[in-house]
Parts: sequence; structure tokens; C-alpha cells
Amino acid sequence: MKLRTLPSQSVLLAMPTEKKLLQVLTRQKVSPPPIWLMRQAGRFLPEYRELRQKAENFLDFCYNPELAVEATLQPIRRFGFDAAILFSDILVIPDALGQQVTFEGGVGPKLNALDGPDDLSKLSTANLHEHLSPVYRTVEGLREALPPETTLIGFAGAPWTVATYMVEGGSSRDYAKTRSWAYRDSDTFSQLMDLLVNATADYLIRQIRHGAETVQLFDSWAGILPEQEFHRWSIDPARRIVSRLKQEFPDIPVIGFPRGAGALYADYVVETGVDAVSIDSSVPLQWAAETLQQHVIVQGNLDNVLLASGGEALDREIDRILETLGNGPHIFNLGHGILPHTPPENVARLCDRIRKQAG
Ligand code: 1CP
Repeated sequence: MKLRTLPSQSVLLAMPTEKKLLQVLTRQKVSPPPIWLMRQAGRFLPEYRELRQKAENFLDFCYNPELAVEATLQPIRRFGFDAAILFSDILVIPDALGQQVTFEGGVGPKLNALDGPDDLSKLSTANLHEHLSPVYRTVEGLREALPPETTLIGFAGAPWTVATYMVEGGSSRDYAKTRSWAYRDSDTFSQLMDLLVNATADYLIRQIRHGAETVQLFDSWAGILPEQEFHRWSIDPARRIVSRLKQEFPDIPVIGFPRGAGALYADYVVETGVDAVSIDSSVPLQWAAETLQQHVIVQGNLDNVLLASGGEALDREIDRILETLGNGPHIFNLGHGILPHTPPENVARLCDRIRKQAG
């Protein structure tokens, strides 16, 4: 595949940028704060639902650069968000490792569950980049198509969250199979996690080489881990991934999202080396301002249900978030992905209200 000749990322970052998200990620205070929303491309937009019909299988959609570029751009055109997040899914990694993933309408992802250590030999990194090359082409296409003020975010699932899908065979309510493998036989579970740490770091490095300007690591199910396990299976893998990224790209900011980590958010920001942390809606704002914002840039944390329900309660909460986190570097976002039944008018109302805030 041909790489477009872009100036190196460090040269790009050294130049004054009109990208508000990158300004905040380099610790400049920007007021009003930049806005983007987790899962901002997708089913809540009628234009996405129409585009989605062009591929039967969801992963075929993700592996089609033309469709994936278009899906990424749709929310940017509509709302002028400060960042675009690459349209893909966290489950392309198990798929690329040889554990075929399918999405059945309405029931979510299905994988041939790994039953234990004997199944590890079924996974291989041999075709990782070949398999993921359409995603890299999407990243390149996006750098060409995006307006100059819009930052391109690459992403991957964190090893723990991805491992839960691989071991459970799909979504789960309690992750009991994954947790008991990790307790019963932590040596072989570590082998799975090591494989995922390396594949995820390699994948994110490629996304950056092809044009991603920052990356987010989604640890959506980190919050089910008790303290010691959280350190071992969420913090430590994130620390290793951040360190690999920083070795190659010291100036590319990394955003971590250990959803549901509670008080352990504090350990996560100190120990992983992330530049920014995305907080879920249960994190108290004042605590985040006092405890987290002194170490890292804070992103969040509007309740996605409140965005979907709208009205004056939404306005009040937007103001409270802006006021409490507004003294330090802040990126406005949700506490978790946007819900499919969210009225697009509520998103427009959110953007207007934030942008009207005096600078
Ligand atoms: O047909 C469809 O439209 C399927 C719905 C859909 C979409 C739009 C899925 C299936 N994934 C996506 C895109 C997606 N997924 C993006 C890019 C879009 C954007 O952000 O604008 C991203 C960043 C993700 C990340 C993702 N996928 C996460 C982490 C974030 C989070 O919400 O916690 C997770 C856990 C997944 C797994 C996944 N993908 C899709 C489903 C139905 C699921 C399972 C979710 C679950 O177990 O509850």
C-alpha cells in the first residue's frame, strides 16, 4: 500500500494548529472546550442507517474504506464536531487474529468463544496488517477529506475488553468465563493478554503512521475488575501500549477510557502514562477536577440517557460540567457511547449551548 507523504506527526504538532482538540491535548486551555461524542457515527443518524444498507455484514462495512470514510464524515457535516473518530469497531482485532467475528442484527457480535489455553494456538498475528489494511486506507482517506480544523482520532479496544468478547463469544452480563479463566490460570490468560497488547500497539502505531492524530483506548468493561485485577488487566496492558506508542511517537497524545473504574481512575491516570482520560458519568465532577485534572486532560462526562431525553435537565447538566471542569483542560464528551434512539436535535442543542459559552 502506498503511504501518502505527510509531514511527520511531530513536525505537524510543532506547528501552530487550528485543531481545538489537539490544542487541548497539548495542555492549552481552550474555551469553550472542543466537543466530540463517543460513537458519534452510527445508528442515531438517519443518513447512517441508509448508508449501512450498502453492506450486509457489519464488518464488511468497516472494511470498506469508501463507506467507512462516509460514515465518519456524516456527524462532522451535521454538527461540526472538533474531532472525527475513525469508523471501525474494536472487534476487528479478534477478527484479524483469526477468530471470525459476525454481527447479527439486533443480537450484537458473535465469536467462536475461546474455551481456554488450548484455543490460544488458533490465534495468529501473521495476517494482522494485511487483514486490517482497509482500516489504514480509511485513515488515509479521512486525512484527505476532513476539514483542517477537525482532529482525526484513531482507536482500539483495550486488551481486557477485547478479551471478554473473545472468551465469552459475544456480549455478556457478568463476564464470568473471562474472569474465572483469569483467576484460575493467570499464566495462560496472560499469554492471551500479551498477544492482545502487542497486536493492539502494532495496530495503533499503523493508524498513526497513516494519519491518526491521537488515539483512544476503549476499556469499556474495565469497571467489573476488582482492585488487584484492575491493576493487572487494565492498567498494566494500557501502560505497555502507551509506552510502545510513546517510543515511536512521543508527541501523539493518548486518551484512555477505563469505564467504570471509580476511585481507581486516579491510579489509572498516574500509572498508565495516558495524556487524557475519558470519565464515565458516575465520576463526581468536583473529584475529577481536583484529583484527575492536575495530572491529565479530562474528557467527559455527560450521561448518554440525559442527552437522549433532552430538555432543561440536559441544559443544566451541560452547564454544570462546563463550570466544574472548565478551569483545566477539558474535552466535552459523553460518559459512554451515544444511544441509538437519541434525537439528532438534542445533539444540535448540546453543541449550540457549549459553543455559546463565553470564551
Ligand atoms: O450495524 C450497526 O450499525 C452496528 C452498530 C455498531 C456501530 C455503529 C457496532 C456494533 N459498532 C459500531 C461502530 C463503533 N464501535 C465505533 C465507531 C463509531 C463512532 O464511534 O462514531 C466505535 C468507536 C466502536 C467501539 C466499540 N465497539 C466498543 C467500545 C465503545 C463502547 O461503546 O463501549 C465496544 C464495546 C464495541 C463492541 C460492539 N460493536 C457493536 C456492538 C453491537 C458491540 C457490542 C456492545 C456490547 O457488548 O454492549
